[in-house]
Amino acid sequence: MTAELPVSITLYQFTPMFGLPNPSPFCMKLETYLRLAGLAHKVVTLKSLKQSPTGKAPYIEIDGAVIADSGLIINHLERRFGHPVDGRLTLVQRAESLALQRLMEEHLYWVAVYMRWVDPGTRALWRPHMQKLLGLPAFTMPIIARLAARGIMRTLRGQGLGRHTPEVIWQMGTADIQALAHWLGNRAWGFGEAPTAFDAGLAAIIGNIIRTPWDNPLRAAALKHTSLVAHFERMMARCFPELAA
Ligand SMILES: N[C@@H](CCC(=O)N[C@@H](CS)C(=O)NCC(=O)O)C(=O)O
Repeated sequence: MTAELPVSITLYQFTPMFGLPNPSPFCMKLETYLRLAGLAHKVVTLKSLKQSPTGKAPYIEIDGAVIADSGLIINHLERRFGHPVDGRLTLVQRAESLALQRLMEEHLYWVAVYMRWVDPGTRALWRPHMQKLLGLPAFTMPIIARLAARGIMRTLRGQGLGRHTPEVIWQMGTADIQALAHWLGNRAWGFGEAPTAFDAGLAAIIGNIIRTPWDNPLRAAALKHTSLVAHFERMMARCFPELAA
C-alpha cells in the first residue's frame, strides 16, 4: 500500500465523515486510487480552498507542482508511475470508463449535491455535518446554511438540474443509479479481476450516497441495488480496512 518513492505526494482534502474516508466523492476517489496504486502519500486536511488552483478539492502537491482535479491528477499519476492502475485497460474499456465517470461526476454527483445541501426535507440534518466540514462556530450556521443552500441552488440552476422539480431530480438520479447497477451486473469490479480508477469513482459516489445518514429517494434507490452496495463494501475492505464495517 505504501511503496517507497523518491517523490513526495501530498493530498489535500476535506475532513473524513460518515465513516467514509471523505464526504467528497472526488477526494474519496483520489485517495482510493492512491491506495490502489500503492503510492505513498501524506494527507492534509483542508481548512480553506484558497490554496487550491481551482478553488476545489482535492488537489495534490507532487514534484514541487500543485495539481487540482481528481481526474487530471489520476492521469498525471498514471503517466508518472507507469500506469499502475488503468494500464491494462483496452482503448474501448478506457472509453467506457471515461463515459461512466462523466455520468457519475457530471450528473449523478449533482443529484447528490442536491440531496445533501438543498433538499428542504433534510437540510437541517446536514447542518451539524456542514459545520464540521466548514469548521465554523455553531452560531453562524443558521445563516451559513441558508446562504450555502441558496448558492448551491444557483449553481444547480446553472448546471440545469436545479430547473426541475424535486421529483424529477430524484428520478434523474435514480436512472443514473440503475444504469450503473445494470452495467456492473454481478461483476466484482468494472473491468476484470482488479479494481481500476472507474471502481474508485463508483465506490466513492455510491458510498457518499448510501452512507449519508438520512433517508431520501436517491439513497433508497442506491440501497436497492445490492451489487452496488457490495461493490462499495468490497472497495472499503480492500482500501480502507480501518473504516470497513
Ligand atoms: N472535477 C473536480 C471536481 C471537484 C469538486 O467539485 N470538489 C468539490 C467538493 S465535492 C469542491 O471542492 N467544491 C467547493 C466549491 O465548489 O466551492 C474533481 O474531479 O476534482
